[in-house]
Amino acid sequence: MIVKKFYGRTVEEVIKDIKENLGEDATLLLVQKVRKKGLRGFLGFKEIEITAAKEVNFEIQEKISPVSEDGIIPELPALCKIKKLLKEEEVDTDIINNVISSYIEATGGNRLKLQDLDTGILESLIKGLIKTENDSFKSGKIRSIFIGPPGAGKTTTILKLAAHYSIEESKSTAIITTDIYRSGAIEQLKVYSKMLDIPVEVAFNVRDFERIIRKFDSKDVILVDSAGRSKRDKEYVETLRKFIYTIPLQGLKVYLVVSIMDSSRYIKEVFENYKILYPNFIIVSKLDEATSFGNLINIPVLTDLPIAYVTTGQDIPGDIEVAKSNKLANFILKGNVDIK
Ligand SMILES: Nc1nc2c(ncn2[C@@H]2O[C@H](COP(=O)(O)OP(=O)(O)O)[C@@H](O)[C@H]2O)c(=O)[nH]1
Ligand SMILES: [Mg+2]
Repeated sequence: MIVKKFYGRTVEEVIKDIKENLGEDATLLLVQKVRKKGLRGFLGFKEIEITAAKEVNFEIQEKISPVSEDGIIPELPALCKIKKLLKEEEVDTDIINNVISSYIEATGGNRLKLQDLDTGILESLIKGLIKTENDSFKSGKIRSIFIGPPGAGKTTTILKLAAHYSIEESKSTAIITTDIYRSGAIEQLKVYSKMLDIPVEVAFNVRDFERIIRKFDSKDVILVDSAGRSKRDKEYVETLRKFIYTIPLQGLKVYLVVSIMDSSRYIKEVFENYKILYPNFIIVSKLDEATSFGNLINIPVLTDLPIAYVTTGQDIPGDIEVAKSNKLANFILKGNVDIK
């Protein structure tokens, strides 16, 4: 608080002076007539003295500094809450620090504003990190290949999408599998494709693959399944590359399928392994099994690729959704929400 005395001939004159100096919201504490200073006062001249005060909240002006390079976060309630929430959801530490720095920036580093968490700001920051892309069927032919580690959910996802395209969008659809390694994989695919009345062909090598691609040329949609093989992945990725080269580039989409249940370190390894195939989109599977949702941020940040779909169960058809950053951000903010 600032307290100051003002002098003048009349009360009005002094108040005007106070307002000019301390502002409209200054408080008048005491008004009195006092003897003037100096000779005139000695001779008995008087004047008006008003004591006025103004509240100054120094805290408002105090700015806090951003997260330091070694990850030290200022101890303020809103920032502690963000850190706790994102840590519980297993968001990578570097990303948490970036979110906190952006939050500080968004609030202007104002210490008062950092007392309570503004979930609106946090939500928009998280939404900004969860890059998604709605690549739903538009026009032209769809030629999609699904790559990723074993068990991620490639075959299941292909069957769900095949059902969607053929039943809901009445598109002529075909499936090609290049997974000749896992026993039962071809049979599994054939059983479902028969149920869905969708043709499926097996390509044992690149020559086969070229022939089948030509055979299905008139189809609106061709979905290509692949094997994910952890041990000899590098060699197999090379084979896949040859397959991809035989697909006409126009309309070709490469989807990397990863499970939300995997550690972000493993997903990073997977991405390193498959990036030579230039994936365009991510599909995050098994959201129904997730105990934390941080990978929904970790994956698009790590790969710099948008999430196109998320899958939410084992049922074919069904259990697949076009990814929307709003909804995915809510999984992180609200934790284990019912997603069905
Ligand atoms: N809970 C759950 N299981 C899934 C999901 N997608 C696939 N699966 C299961 O994961 C296992 C491996 O799936 P599969 O499609 O064979 O994986 P692929 O090796 O990548 O082809 C199967 O038991 C699927 O039923 C999902 O969204 N949620
Ligand atoms: Mg498979």
